[in-house]
Amino acid sequence: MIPITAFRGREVAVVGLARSGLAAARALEAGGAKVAAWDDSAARRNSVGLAPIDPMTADWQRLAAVVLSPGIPLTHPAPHPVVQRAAAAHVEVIGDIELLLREALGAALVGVTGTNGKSTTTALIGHVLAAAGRRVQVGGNIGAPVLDLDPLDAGGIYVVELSSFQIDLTPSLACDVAILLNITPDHLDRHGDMAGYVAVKRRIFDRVKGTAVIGVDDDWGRKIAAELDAAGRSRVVPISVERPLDRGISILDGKVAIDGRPVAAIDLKQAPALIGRHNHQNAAAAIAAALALGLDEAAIAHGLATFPGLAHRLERIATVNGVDYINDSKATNADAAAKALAAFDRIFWIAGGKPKAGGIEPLADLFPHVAHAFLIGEAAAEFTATLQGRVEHEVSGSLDRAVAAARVAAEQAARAGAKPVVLLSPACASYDQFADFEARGEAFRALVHRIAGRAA
Ligand code: UMA
Repeated sequence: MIPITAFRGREVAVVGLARSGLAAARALEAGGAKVAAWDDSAARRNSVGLAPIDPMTADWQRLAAVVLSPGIPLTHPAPHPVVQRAAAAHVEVIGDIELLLREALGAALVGVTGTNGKSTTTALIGHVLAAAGRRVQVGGNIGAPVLDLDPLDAGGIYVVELSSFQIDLTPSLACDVAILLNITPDHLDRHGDMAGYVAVKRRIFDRVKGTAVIGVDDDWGRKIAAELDAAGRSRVVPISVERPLDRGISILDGKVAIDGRPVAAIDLKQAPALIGRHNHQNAAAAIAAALALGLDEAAIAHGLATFPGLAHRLERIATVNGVDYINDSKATNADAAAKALAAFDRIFWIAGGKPKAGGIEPLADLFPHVAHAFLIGEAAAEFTATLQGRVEHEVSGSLDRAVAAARVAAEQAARAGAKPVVLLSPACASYDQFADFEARGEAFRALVHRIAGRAA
């Protein structure tokens, strides 16, 4: 935990009492602040053992700041009533990452944002730096609230995943290495429109102290990179997995080039957890960050090769009788499942769950990669209609029946000389059959381990 001393002796309202709010409350109390806590859920605010504040009747003159959880609306669709009260009383509203920055611990900060790939890139950079012997702490939107991390002084490095919600709550954000991977429409309800979303993401570069790493494979990234170049205030490192770059990092067909120079020492074929073009974008960002922090190519190659990957994201569980079993339970929409379908050629695909708008029609270009689909959950009927006449499929209903049937079919393909994968990449939410995508992924893992155990 990182005690926050910036509010010592003053009273701070912490609003939202889940992961980030509770960590902020503990850190503020440890640093000598008085914490008044609020959550709209009565069950929550009555169970956390913190002095409650009712924001509607509180004396706002007492409060030095409001620490808001990122999941609570700051501006859209409408500011939370607490935010409105704070504005009227001229009390600042900030987030837990702003508190970390105000503590000025001396460690470097690597900030990672973007629409897709943030968590993998954050974990990857943390792993590469730690494997090279650096003192590193990894947190933020990836799951561990930053104030639960260990204090790090000069020489240490915080690698923090930043959602747009968190950037919005961090007015003094100043990264030593700031990374914007990509931008596609997301969270528009919370930012009003695409322009609002892009404006918040772009703020990761506002006060960058060292290197600005930016994905230039989408129009937004290209535009922002050109603006940063024109402003000339930071070192800009473009990254691409679509085109060669004279300056920056490109990875084309798995081949890494730095400033246009092929770098054979960094071989992504040796990095089993970085399969697929989207992961090459994550790797390009990690290479840029690691170079900016002084790692050499050999250390970076070692870090990439030994990265274990994140659970539930293209996670290889086991290889049994020539069949790879891949857990991509995190793919709760078609966009995410597209990355998995693009990464393999002969797929025994387990899909379905609670369907999302648009279903799997957007994946049609990737259907040739699918040997057979096994459909589960509420989406089975809708997906059957989409696949009819295009992809062999059957309705399995439950995950255990799907895994059993996929195993039989995939082993047959393996015996015929193919390199099949059984891929759980549902393109659906999990809530019809599981508590969340993690529970679904764990159920898949258990089923695969049972198959592996029997084979052994
Ligand atoms: N609450 C209210 N009023 C509201 C809304 C929520 O009181 O109007 C209360 C809820 O009752 C609950 C708490 O606020 O008790 C929830 O706060 P939260 O949603 O911010 O949840 P945390 O557990 O603090 O998690 C947050 C991030 N959540 C969001 O941004 C929605 C986590 O990102 C992050 O891992 C965590 O802090 C630690 O830093 C999750 C996420 O879904 C993974 N992020 C989004 C994404 O990745 O798309 C942005």
